[in-house]
Amino acid sequence: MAQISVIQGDITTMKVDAIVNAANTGLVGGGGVDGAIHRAAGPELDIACRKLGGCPTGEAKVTPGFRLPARFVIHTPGPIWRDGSFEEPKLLRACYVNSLKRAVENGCQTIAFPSISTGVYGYPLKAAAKIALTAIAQFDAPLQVTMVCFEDAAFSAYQAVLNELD
Ligand code: AR6
Repeated sequence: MAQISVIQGDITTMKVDAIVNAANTGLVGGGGVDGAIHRAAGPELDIACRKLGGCPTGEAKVTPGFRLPARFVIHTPGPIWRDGSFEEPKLLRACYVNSLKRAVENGCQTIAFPSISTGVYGYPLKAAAKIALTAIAQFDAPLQVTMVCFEDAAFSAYQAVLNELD
């Protein structure tokens, strides 16, 4: 069973084996948490990402963490929210499950996630929190998982959903 905690903070400072990046399918960097991770990791991260040749929505690919305290970055493009009928829930769940699989394959014991898709990609927060925390809770591996929420609204939503799951 994965162990879950929810904190508020900046994922780029996390001293864990892997942090997850809410990327885009081109893996070409961007704003939000993606921009913050690229700035903190240094230009080597962009070079490594470009060699991966993109990543489909819901899948996950790994690079080193370079100048980050984290050893790896797991890049996963979340779904862009339209109205919920374009497989957004299934794709968002796949982001979490595939990222956790990459972590296990790389021998990680600790992993930190941002709130995937709930920024520019517009996924409703509470619905996203339910999918994220359920996918993590159901994942059968001895991983310590931290959800790192940046803004107050995300922190409250994930805390509320975690309490409902307990
Ligand atoms: N640490 C943790 N969470 C953060 C940080 C941080 N340093 N900075 C922002 N967040 P977003 P998306 C939160 O927009 O919706 C990029 O341009 C943020 O407050 O980063 O999946 C990519 O290249 C929000 O709660 O990701 C893609 O094109 C959450 O991270 C696109 O955005 C996700 O917001 C992906 O959009």
